[in-house]
Amino acid sequence: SSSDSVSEQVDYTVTGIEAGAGVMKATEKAFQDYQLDGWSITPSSSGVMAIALEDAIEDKEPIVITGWTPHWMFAKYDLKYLDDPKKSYGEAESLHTLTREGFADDVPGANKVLDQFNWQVEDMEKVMLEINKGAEPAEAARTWVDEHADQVAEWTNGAQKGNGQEVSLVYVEWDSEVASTNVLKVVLDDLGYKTEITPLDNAIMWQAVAQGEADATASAWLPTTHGDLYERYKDQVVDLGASLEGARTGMVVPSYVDADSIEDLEP
Ligand code: PBE
Repeated sequence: SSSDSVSEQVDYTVTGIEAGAGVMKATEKAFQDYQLDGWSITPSSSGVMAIALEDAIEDKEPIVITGWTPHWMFAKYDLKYLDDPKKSYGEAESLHTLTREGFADDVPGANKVLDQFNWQVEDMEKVMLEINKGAEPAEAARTWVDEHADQVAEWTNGAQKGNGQEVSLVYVEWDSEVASTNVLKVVLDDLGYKTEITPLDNAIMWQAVAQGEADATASAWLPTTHGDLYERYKDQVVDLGASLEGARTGMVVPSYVDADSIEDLEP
């Protein structure tokens, strides 16, 4: 009933995403850090989580999800992060681009583009929102690239043109990474490369770049979200640095939910 606490109403459950995502692990850590003993997180997919959020908002029911920024959901709905005074989800995150060893020598032009690629939260969210509204990812990426020619010219500045060389990018089907990876494909293809993009499970994606089975990924969230994978593979990948700053992850609720901090949840 409506007199029940938020924790009871959500049945002590956080609605999660893909099992291999960093926010899933961070949420388990939060349960420990805040002693939320009776709580669990349900793994599903980013798409299923978004539908659960939409349904809850339609019915004005409480829900706690694993959220992240950049994301279209903050433009579409009135949401808030629950404060995280114990920093279970870390602090500000950056999105890094990683390549396999040897890629810079093998395909220097494409490597230069990946190295110079950088944009803002608002840029990525624009692409994400287009896709959420129904555009194909490739189409939304094309639109953004065409509307940001000056910015894209900074990424391609001084980069050798391709001659049909293949570049393989791996990513995970999180809305944010669908956006960045499709934008990079458009930019590299426009420069004469033949870019193949392949969605994988998170752990497999890191392994593919570390083992040289894929050329690069723009989907590394550091230092916290993928910190364990970075520790494991840092000597086998080349970190080209951040493409986006000011990212974050955490527990997110609709703003009508009567909780402001993870500390407001009950075990
Ligand atoms: N995310 C989006 C990913 C990184 C990008 C926050 C869902 C994760 O949790 O691993």
